[in-house]
Amino acid sequence: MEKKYMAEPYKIKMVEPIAVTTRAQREEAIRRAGYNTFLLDSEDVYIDLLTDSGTNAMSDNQWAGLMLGDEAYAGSKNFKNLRSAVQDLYGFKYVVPTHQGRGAENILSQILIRPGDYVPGNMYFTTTRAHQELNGATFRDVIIDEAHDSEAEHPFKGNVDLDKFQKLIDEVGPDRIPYISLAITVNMAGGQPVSMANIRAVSELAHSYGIKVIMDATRCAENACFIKHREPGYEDKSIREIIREQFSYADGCTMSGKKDGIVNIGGFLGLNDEDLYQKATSLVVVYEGMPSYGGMSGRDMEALARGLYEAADYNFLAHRLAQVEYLHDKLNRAGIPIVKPAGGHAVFIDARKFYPHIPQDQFPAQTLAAQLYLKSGVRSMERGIVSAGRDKQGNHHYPKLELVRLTIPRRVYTYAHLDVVAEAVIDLYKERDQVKGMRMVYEPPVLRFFTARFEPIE
Ligand code: PM9
Repeated sequence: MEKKYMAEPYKIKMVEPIAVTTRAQREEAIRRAGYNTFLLDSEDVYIDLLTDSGTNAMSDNQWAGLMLGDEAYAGSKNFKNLRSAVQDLYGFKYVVPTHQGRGAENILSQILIRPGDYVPGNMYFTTTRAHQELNGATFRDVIIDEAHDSEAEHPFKGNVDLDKFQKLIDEVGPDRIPYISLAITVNMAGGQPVSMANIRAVSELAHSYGIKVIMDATRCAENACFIKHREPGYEDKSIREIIREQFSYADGCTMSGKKDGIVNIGGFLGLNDEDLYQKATSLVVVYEGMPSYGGMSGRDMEALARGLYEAADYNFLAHRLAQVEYLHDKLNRAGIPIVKPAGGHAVFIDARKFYPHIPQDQFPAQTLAAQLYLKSGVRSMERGIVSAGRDKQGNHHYPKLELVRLTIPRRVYTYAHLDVVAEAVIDLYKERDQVKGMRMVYEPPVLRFFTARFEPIE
């Protein structure tokens, strides 16, 4: 039985035509892009599920806010609105705006990390770990084992394994651990949430050793909605109450506003400690701009302030999770190997199981992303060995999860678009035996997945 789906809690006021391409055009486009979906021109893409980052549809209220941009070089009133939105919704005293999430990660890593430190986290994220490593730290994965198993059904698969965290503290000593990096939700695990009980326990353990808790707030509203749906005791709490409680256990956060801020650009660092805030402001002027704009225009800050409130609306979130679940359910019923259960922002295909005959160093997920584009014009993203990069010795990291992410932008696509995506994936699965892997022919030194190039193995 088809599941009944939740209708959109919005109506469409403006539309953007999208390209319909032929197979021949797509063959040429993906070849030009070095078989890397990041390098495709967007005008060659039919349904763009590369990312939910900055690809969201803003509301009429946000667009109206753009017209109220106060573009003064210093002291913009839009900054005050952004700061009070963060203070009100997240509860942090100090707000340092940045051009996007990695701007905040850069500043945070510089003010907290000393060379030789360790940063534990619930699975790595590409840009987050890159900034930790650039500042001399070693990342340690302390997520529960279930997170690395695409089949494991766990309601809070993003949880930290407290024993792993404790073991790291015993091994290297708390002085070498400036903070734990706690993502809510966990992108690379499949958009999986962290329970409030786990957040609380992590915070207690960390603080008992003087270790700070820094949250990656990028998809914190989605996390709050999962807590409301799945964690006993939270069903009657409002999303705003849950978001506030999540951050009450943290010392700070980095935020990419391009996700749960429902904007096209922007981010911030949230902090409670005045001393750290002073350090952050002395760096923001070097890398981003004045502490009252941090790389954003006044109108961008206004749209973000309004977007943060909209993302804390239960109907918006319930529909968002329902869209992801709809696609997840369709693929699952067709027997496609996917990460279970459904996450918050995307459906992740397990490429190792999809193409079991392609070894991981021939890039099964990269291959599948290219094949999906060739078949249908649907753009997805590799989240496997290419994204994981290399270790300090120069060897590939071999992540257990070799995934292709079908990421759903906020308020952009309809269920009919998701049907097209599901059909294309199901067709590809039928032809899976005929597909060969790829070799990498260009590799940049850092964050290689953005610009690496490949060739099919004949
Ligand atoms: N995430 C994503 O597509 C965009 C760039 S990486 C391919 O998922 C988390 C959990 C993220 C994230 C970006 C950032 C960085 C931090 N944490 O892209 O710099 O998912 O705004 O944020 C991307 P910015």
